[in-house]
Amino acid sequence: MSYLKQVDPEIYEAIVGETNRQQSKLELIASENFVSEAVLEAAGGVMTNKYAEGYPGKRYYGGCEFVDVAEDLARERLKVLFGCEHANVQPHSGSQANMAVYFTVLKPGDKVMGLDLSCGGHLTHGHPINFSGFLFDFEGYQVDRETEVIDYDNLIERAKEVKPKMIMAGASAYPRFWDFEKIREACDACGAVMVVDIAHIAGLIAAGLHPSPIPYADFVTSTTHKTLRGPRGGVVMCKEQYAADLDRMVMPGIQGGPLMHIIAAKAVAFKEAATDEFKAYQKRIVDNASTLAECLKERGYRLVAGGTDTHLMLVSFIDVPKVTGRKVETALDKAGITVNKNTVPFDPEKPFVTSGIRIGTPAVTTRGMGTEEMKQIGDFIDRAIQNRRKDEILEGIAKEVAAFCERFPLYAERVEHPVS
Ligand code: DSN
Repeated sequence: MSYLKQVDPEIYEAIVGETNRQQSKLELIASENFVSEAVLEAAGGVMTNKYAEGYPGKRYYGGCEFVDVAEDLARERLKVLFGCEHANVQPHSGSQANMAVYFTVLKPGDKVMGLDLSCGGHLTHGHPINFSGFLFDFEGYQVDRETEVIDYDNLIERAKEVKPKMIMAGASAYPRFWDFEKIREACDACGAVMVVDIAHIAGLIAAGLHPSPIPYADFVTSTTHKTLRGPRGGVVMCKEQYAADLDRMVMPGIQGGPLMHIIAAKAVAFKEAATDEFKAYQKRIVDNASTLAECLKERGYRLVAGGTDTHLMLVSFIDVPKVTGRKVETALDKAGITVNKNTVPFDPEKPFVTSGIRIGTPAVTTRGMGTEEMKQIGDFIDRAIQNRRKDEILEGIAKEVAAFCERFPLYAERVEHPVS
């Protein structure tokens, strides 16, 4: 029986629709994934009812003995997974994780360096329309125009001139490995605090498939729902010397009651991420991304930085007249393929138009798709782009995509009884 169907049929129908959309379309948004049934169960559980301001053993409310168990497990598992000295699992999101770190270290007006949005950076890394840009004096750094890879030597030289109090590394649209040793060198050249936002690559780092920033960084922030395949949320890891200040800044500094059901679900995800099965899954994500990237290159598409080392790639249409990221995203959507338009380095178009799309393989890999399927997906993408003005052909591709997706069932029981 579904309580929701009886109490709120409109929301019930919306959830049925979303469940079927996830099942019948190809999810290639690089920041999205499908959590396990165990994570979903914890996230939908009774811990949503509990107020627990404070930290395990030191709460402002009674009755916290069981949520304390959940938060202690989440913190300990995260520390072991990444080998960090201190972990805070309370940030509601990646933005709040970043905010907590900025407020722990900086004063309004302080100088910070972060990767420009058009080169793959994130809004919270100093964009003028974001709180980070309102409050702090951010100076952007860029990728090299030729290689489209971060120009570390230039960053080190600029850090000496700008003398920022903090350097923010990490990105939401950067397909190559980061060199965290070089970021440390830039920080040491000017006495800056080193922060790395690993939201996109957290799963790869946990599996040992991307170099870890933990030995170099003062703070590492992340979301938990991308490659890490946990519930929607954020975390901060740091050196012990910052632990007390960071915890005070997360709560009471910027947040109130933690989302204990989500913290319980984070603990489940960190347990899953410590398994050999998870490592093998991350390896498949990377293999799939590299196969799809090669497939698109063979068909003549230009990939930013020439390809990928990670779970994502950026296809650039900057040199193709009249083709924008927005037009391609719309055409692919009509063909049952979900991606997002994305700026590419030195993009002349606005963020709502862009000259590129971002493609990621975590979600399709979770469904069990492998390198053979990536070749098929490359073909779907190419055909949809070539026929982007022909709705009939795009509708035909959408039917093929739905039939293809049927072979990889997702939340099988929920498709028929989505909220039972
Ligand atoms: N919205 C996320 C992404 O798509 O990468 C970043 O916060």
